[in-house]
Amino acid sequence: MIVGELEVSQNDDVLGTMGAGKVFGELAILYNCKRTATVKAVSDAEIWAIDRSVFQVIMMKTGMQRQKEHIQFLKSIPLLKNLSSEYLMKLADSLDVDFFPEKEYIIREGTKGDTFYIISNGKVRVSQFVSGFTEPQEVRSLTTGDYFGEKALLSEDVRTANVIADVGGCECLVIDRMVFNELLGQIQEIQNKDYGDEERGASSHASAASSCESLQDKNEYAHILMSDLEGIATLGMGGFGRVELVQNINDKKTYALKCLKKSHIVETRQQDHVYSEKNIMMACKSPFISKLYKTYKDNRYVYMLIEACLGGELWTILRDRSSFDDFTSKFYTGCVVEAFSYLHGKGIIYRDLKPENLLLDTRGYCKLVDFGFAKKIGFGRKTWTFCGTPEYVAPEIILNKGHDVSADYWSLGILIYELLTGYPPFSGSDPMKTYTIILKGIDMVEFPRRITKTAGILIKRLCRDNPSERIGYQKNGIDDIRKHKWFQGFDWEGLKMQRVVPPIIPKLNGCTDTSNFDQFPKDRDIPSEELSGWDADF
Ligand code: 6J7
Repeated sequence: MIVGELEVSQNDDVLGTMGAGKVFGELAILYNCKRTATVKAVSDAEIWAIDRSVFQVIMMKTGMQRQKEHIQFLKSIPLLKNLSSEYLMKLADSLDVDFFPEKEYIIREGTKGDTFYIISNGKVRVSQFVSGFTEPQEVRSLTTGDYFGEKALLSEDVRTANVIADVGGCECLVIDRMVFNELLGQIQEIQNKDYGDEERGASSHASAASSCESLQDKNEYAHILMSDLEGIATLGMGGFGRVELVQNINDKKTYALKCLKKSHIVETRQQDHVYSEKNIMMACKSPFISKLYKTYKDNRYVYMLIEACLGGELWTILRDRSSFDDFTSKFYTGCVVEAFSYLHGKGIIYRDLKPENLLLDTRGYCKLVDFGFAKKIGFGRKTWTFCGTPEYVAPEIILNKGHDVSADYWSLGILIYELLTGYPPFSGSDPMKTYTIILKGIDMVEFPRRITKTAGILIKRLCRDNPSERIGYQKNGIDDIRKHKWFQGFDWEGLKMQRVVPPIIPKLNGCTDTSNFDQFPKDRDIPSEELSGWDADF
C-alpha cells in the first residue's frame, strides 16, 4: 500500500488498521484458501496489486536468489576456499539461517550438540569453565565469516564452550551433523583446530571432548562380509539399482541387500540423499522402521544390508485387494503414526510416504523403508529441497516455501485416503498437473462413500493447506492424531507392544520365500565404474 488507510475486519469485528508500507493478501495465495479477512479503504488509498502467478514466481525467484547469495558468501570464507562449486551448492542447499538476539546462548557448554555454525552477520562471545574460576571465562570473540560448533561434531556430542550472541545479535548459517560430516568434516583446518584448552586448564567438558576417541557402536552385524552373502532373488528394481534377498551362508539368516549404482547416484546428484539414508537408518531403532545393519561398497555399487520384510509391499496388497476396510486402514496408518512419532521425536522428517514404501514383516506389521528423502532438520527448523512423490507432495513443497514435519502429516492424510479407496486424492496425467490439482486444496476432492465421515474429517485435518493448522503439528503433537475420533477404541498400546493381531497375515514358507513380491528378471546390466571417491565414508 502506498497511501491511505485501510481497515481489517473479520465477521464485522474490526481487527485493526493499516497505513502506507504494509503488505496484505498473501494468505489466500499461499494457502490457496478463501480470503481470511475483509480489508476496506477508510480513506482514499493507492495500492499496488500482484496477481497469484506473479506472486508465486516471485517466491520461487527469491528462493533461488537466496541460494545464490549463500553460495557467494560461502565462497568468500577462507575455510571453504578449496571446496568445489558442487560442494558449495550442496552446502547452500542444506543450510538454514538463524538469528540470535543479543545475549542469547547459541551454544551452552556441556550440552549435546548436532549443529555447526558460520557467522553470516554479527559477533559472538565465547566463554568456558576454567579450573580455579567459578564463572565461565571469556576466551575469544568471533565475527562475520568465523565458524564454531565443530568440536562436538568431530569427537563426542558434548559442547566444549559457551557461544553467546553479542551486541546487536548475530545471524548464523546453521549446518546439521550429517551435512557437516559429509561436506566439511574432512577439512584439515577444522580437524587440526587447537584452541589451547589444555594449557588454559579448561574443565572436563573441553578436555573430555578433545581426548575422547569416537565411540564405536558395538554392531553385532559388523562381522558379516559381502562374500558371506548368497543371492536368492530380486525383490525390487529401479533406475537406482535393485534390492536382492540374500542369505548369510554361515547362519542361513536372510536380509534385503539394496544395491545402488554409484554412477546413477552421481548422475542424479543423489550423494547427499544416499548418505542421509545410511546415517538416519543406522541411527533408528523402532519396530516400525526397517533396520539397516551394515553398508558395503565396491567400484560400481554401494550396498545396504537391511532387515528383510518378506510380507511384501503394502502397494502390492492394496493393488490386489482394490481397497482396505476401516480397521485394516487404521492398523497400517497406526504403524506409520508410530514410525513418524519416533522420527519426528528425533527431529527427522521422512518425506516419502506412499504404499510402496511400507513393507509387511512376517507377522503382518508394516515398517517404513527407503529413507532416501529423509532428513534430520532438528526442531523449529525448515528445509527447502524439493522431494517426494508427486501425489503425496504437500503444497508448501510445491510452492518452495520451506517445509518441516507437517509435510509428513499432509502425506499421512493422502495415505489414509489411498488405503480406503485404492487411489490417491490428487492425481493428474503428469506431475505438473498433479501439483496444480494439489494446490486447489482438499476441499475440491470428492470423497466416495466408502470413506466414513470421521475418516474424511481426519483426512481433511491432515491435509490443511496451512501447515501449522494440520493435526499432529499442534500443541499436543502426534497424540492428537492418536486421539482422533477415527481411532476411537484403537489399541495404541497393543500396537506399540505388537500385541494387536494384524489384519493381513502374510503367507510365507520360510525365510527365503519371495512369493509376496512381484517377479523381476535377472539384472544383466553392468553399470560403469564410478571412482570419484564420494563414497569414502560409506
Ligand atoms: Br570459537 C571457540 N574457541 C574455543 C575454545 O577456546 N575452546 C573450545 N573448546 N571451543 C572453542 N570455540 C568454539 C568451538 O567451535 O566453541 C564451540 C562450542 O561448541 C566449539 O565447538 P563445540 O564444542 O561443538
